[in-house]
Amino acid sequence: MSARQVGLLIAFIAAILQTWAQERESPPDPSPPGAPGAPSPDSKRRPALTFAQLDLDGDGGVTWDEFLKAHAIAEGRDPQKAATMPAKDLTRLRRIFREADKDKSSILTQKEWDEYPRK
Ligand SMILES: [Ca+2]
Repeated sequence: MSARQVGLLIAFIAAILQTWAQERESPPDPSPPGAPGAPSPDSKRRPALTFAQLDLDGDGGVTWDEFLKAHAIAEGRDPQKAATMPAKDLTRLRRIFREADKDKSSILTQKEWDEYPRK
């Protein structure tokens, strides 16, 4: 093997080693950007919705379905998926609706909502 061949061989090996080292040094980043499932900071606070915001179809009464959808809209959720909100939020809204619905008609009136204590 001539000196020139040895030199080429060394250069070849060096090039392979360099490529290999670069691949080892920069592997694809396995960590995802941002941890999923973080609870929204405002999930505990009830949005103070007005009766007009709750009465989506404007008929003067608010059904549970309207109540749920109105809160979903207020919280920036898809109202079509309101029923899939976290169970604790659903339970909380259900309790508020039942408490506000004084005559148990399953429809909130403006009077009932106005008289519901805002905590
Ligand atoms: Ca009612």
